[in-house]
Amino acid sequence: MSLVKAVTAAVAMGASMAIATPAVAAPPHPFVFVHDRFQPAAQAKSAGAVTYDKSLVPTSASVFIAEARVGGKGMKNREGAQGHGQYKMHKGTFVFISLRGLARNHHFGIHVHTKPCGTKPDSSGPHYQNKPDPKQPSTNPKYANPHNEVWLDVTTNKAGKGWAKSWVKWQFRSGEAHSVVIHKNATGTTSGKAGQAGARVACVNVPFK
Ligand SMILES: [Cu+2]
Repeated sequence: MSLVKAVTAAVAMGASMAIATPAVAAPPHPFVFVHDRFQPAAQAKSAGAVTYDKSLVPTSASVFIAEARVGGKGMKNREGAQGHGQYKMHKGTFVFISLRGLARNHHFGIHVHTKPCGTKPDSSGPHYQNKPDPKQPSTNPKYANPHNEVWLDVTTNKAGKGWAKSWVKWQFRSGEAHSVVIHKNATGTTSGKAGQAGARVACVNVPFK
């Protein structure tokens, strides 16, 4: 799937859901979009996105992130009640990221983290987990995996562009997911290294719902 097709699909998904919304009390909006350029980390207080390593993520780079919540709370008063009583949507969350202007031909480990971006790379806290690992930091593949966390690893092309998408069968707990962190290396999957991806080179604030 090309980037353009993926974005078109994400937007079309949004459009069709919006059209299906009857004129009743509006449930929480199920979409979040963020489009930003990376600022120096010192500007973290006011910046939407910051870089901690300008050789991999220069300040000329930009990022687009979309979140779509499907089913569950936000959809209760929508299709289901309108005649087709048995119609049910799968509950879940779709997250899409597109990046441009990064280091070329480089594999970045990317995940949803719990805290907002800050002046320090560690400000963004640990990964968001649907089922929290009682042992933190979590490196157990039973918890640190792309079904229990949102992973969006990207390999940039020779022009420094790349994109990724993730679908999980759950939704973020309100107010517990605040950022997308870009790491220097590919995300590990083996015991003791699961979810680890090396230094945090950039961070994007996203008000996940
Ligand atoms: Cu991470």
